[in-house]
Amino acid sequence: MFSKILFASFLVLAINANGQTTNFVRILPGGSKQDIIQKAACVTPSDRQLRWQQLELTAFFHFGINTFTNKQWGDGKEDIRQFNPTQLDAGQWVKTMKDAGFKQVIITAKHHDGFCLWPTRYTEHCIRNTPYKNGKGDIVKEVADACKKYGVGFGIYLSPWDRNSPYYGDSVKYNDYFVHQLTELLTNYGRVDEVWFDGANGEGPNGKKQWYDFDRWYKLIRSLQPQAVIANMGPDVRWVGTESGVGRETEWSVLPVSANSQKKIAAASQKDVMSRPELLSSYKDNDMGSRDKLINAKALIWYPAETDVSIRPGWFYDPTQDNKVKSPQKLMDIYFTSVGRNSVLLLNVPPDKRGLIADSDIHTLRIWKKNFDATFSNNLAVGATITCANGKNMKYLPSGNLSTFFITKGIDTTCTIVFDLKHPASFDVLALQENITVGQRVEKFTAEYFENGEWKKFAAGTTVGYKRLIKFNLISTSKVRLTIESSRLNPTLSQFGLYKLMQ
Ligand code: FUL
Repeated sequence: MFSKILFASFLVLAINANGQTTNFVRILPGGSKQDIIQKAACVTPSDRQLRWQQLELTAFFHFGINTFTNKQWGDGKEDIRQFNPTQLDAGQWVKTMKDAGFKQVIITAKHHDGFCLWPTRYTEHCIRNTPYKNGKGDIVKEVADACKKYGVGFGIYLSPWDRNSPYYGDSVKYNDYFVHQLTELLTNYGRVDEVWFDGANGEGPNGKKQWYDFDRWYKLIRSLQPQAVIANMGPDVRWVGTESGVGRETEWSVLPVSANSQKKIAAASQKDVMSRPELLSSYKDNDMGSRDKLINAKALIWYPAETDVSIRPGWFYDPTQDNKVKSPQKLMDIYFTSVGRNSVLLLNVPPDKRGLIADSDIHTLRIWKKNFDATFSNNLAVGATITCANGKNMKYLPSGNLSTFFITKGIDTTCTIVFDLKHPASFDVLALQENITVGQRVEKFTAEYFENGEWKKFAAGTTVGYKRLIKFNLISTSKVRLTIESSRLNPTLSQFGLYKLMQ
């Protein structure tokens, strides 16, 4: 039952236990397969990645000239005098998301059309030349201030693809332009928690060729806002690969280092989401970090997935979509297939032409949040008698707190944990969390319940990572057991949860 782990693994585990976290590990030539897998088990998130992962719920506000033209991709030639939200209240945006449990928001400071929501010194195609507040407005500031007021994280989206800038395609000039804009955004608005570089580029094969100086941009962010995660076209957070809210069932946060090479990120970015509708539903490459994928790696990195999706069919507000806002049930499904698949959810809720989040969107968010709280506030495993022949700290299993966690004894990489609930309970959701501060390890698990004298399987999976949620038909039982069938090193668990879905 227990697989043997080499002495070397203790060394790596010990290093981590002593507080040396590392989100990058080099693999020396000639290392055995076992050695690589054990190293993978000890790659851990950086502080900024850990903070971000624990947010679970983050939001996008797509707002700009497209909001006033009902377009999704502006061409940069729009008359920006159309931009005039008459009731704009960024406090309403941020509070709406906070009330729904969201911990961080990202504003589209500049989308592909090049229109800037702040009075930048570097282009006239910006809010200064609109009727909004007679040209005195700064919506990036309004959002940043609202975030401070409500204690919500603040992020900026800046599109590298710019269909208005005359410099676009003139690589050096455009990179300078981009750096100037980034510098304004990173210095004038206080703390920035996430910088999101979009990968879209619809220029096509005959369009302008622009080389992006990513390294320069990353260095700037690290020096001005070191706590900010750089997402999507960035080294800290990767695009999950869909825009449907559906991530992979097997989602590793530890990947071969080539996965964050600039070329690969750019090639795999969302540049063609408009022309490849399959990206809107499922993602073909369904495993990026299993053993086979790591075996020839030269180095390993912690590179977790973010799942972005809009509450409406479009990213920007369009009045014809008011009756197409996703339902609370759909949002719950999305929570399961994003956060529940070891990813962070980035949900877009686009403000309307008034500059307010529309009632239909607020309605969905409110009902979803009520159902969410009713579901996850009652872990039916709390109070269970928990036994495991080769486990330590069983009492922490129902807690969901990363600093207290279950782990197997000695060198064991498999275990069976039995939960005696004492009274029959009815549930249809299983929640598992690994303590990712020591690494992501679990490769295969099964959950069973006891009925009529036998154990019956009700859930099974591969990766857990930060969080794994599985829904199944309602079960009533007083005994459940979880078997970790395979793990890269001693498995840890910071949560074992059984819930009844309320919706
Ligand atoms: C895509 C863009 O083209 C969409 O307009 C949107 O901003 C989405 C988040 O990313 O690449």
